[in-house]
Amino acid sequence: MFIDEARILVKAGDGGNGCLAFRREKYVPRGGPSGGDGGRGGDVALVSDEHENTLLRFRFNPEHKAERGRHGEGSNRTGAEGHSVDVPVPVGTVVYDEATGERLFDFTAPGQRFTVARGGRGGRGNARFATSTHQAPTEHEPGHPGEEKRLRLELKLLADVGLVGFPNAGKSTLISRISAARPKIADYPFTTLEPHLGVVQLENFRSFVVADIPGLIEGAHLGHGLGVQFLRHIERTRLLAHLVDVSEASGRDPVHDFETVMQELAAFSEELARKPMIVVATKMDAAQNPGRVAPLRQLASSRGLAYFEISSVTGQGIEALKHAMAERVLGAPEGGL
Ligand SMILES: Nc1nc2c(ncn2[C@@H]2O[C@H](COP(=O)(O)OP(=O)(O)OP(=O)(O)O)[C@@H](O)[C@H]2O)c(=O)[nH]1
Ligand SMILES: [Mg+2]
Repeated sequence: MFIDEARILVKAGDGGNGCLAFRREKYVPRGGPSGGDGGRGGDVALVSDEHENTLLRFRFNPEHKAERGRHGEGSNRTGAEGHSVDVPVPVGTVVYDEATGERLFDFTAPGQRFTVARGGRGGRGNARFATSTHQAPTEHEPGHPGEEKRLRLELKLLADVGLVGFPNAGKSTLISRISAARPKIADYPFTTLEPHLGVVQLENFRSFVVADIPGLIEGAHLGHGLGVQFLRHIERTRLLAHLVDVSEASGRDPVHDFETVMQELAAFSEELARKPMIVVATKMDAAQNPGRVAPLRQLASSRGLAYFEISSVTGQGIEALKHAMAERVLGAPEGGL
């Protein structure tokens, strides 16, 4: 479930055909063969790119082809080479040959390049076939076909954003609203028993991964509730979104909930507690009492944390929150939001 997968077809460019031509010029009575070679076809390479987070773009774009080589021409002109194509993949992608199951490459760092399909050689033109006893050759070759392969790409997802908060704070509801993940949602604590990851999709194939983990309660670091065992799933995230239920129905104090969760995070690891965080007041549709909301807003501002108010029921604030997360984990988009 934590694996993102894509099947793609890669096709390198065919080589250009060799040319059949003879030199024909005034005052050159018997011009020799002059057909040039075809150009080489372009390669298809996968290149690891730190700006890619998921394999989502391949669902919409499963075929990648490089340009063919141009045909050779007369006057011994070799055809131009076809352009190669670089296909960006996230760091962590493992490439398998779909036909044989063979593991072909493992991208472990940004900027690695692996050629998955080689362009075909260009065919030889007839000029190449001339010998002293064979001065007017008519042989010329067609270009060689470019390689074609079906690949399976596999990526072990690492979450970019971790959702933390009390049980019942609305974490699972939020992830189901912003991604295709469908964890169980129910009106009681500890509905979520194991982490779920969801891929949040933005415009221009930008995407990031959110982890929904079980809620934390006071004493979680002592093993109360489901404990802190799941926090290791969000240790490597770049951002925490701390969800706090501000509705009347929660029956608890939002500021107290916030502080409790912060203490549990710190008890697990100081590093986790110091991660960039945004504070999210949830269930705004059911928060009639501004007296419950304002203190949380002030607390966030006094700690210098960005603060959002959302309702997963009405959709209030969801887009703004999504983009705030994206901006923090992916950086500002080219051309603005
Ligand atoms: N009115 C209202 N109810 C919400 C909203 N978001 C979630 N809920 C309800 O709150 C309850 C708990 O939601 P979950 O998403 O399961 O909460 P959770 O934080 O994942 O809970 P655990 O998995 O137990 O930690 C459910 O009954 C939801 O329908 C909201 O924006 N408005
Ligand atoms: Mg849940």
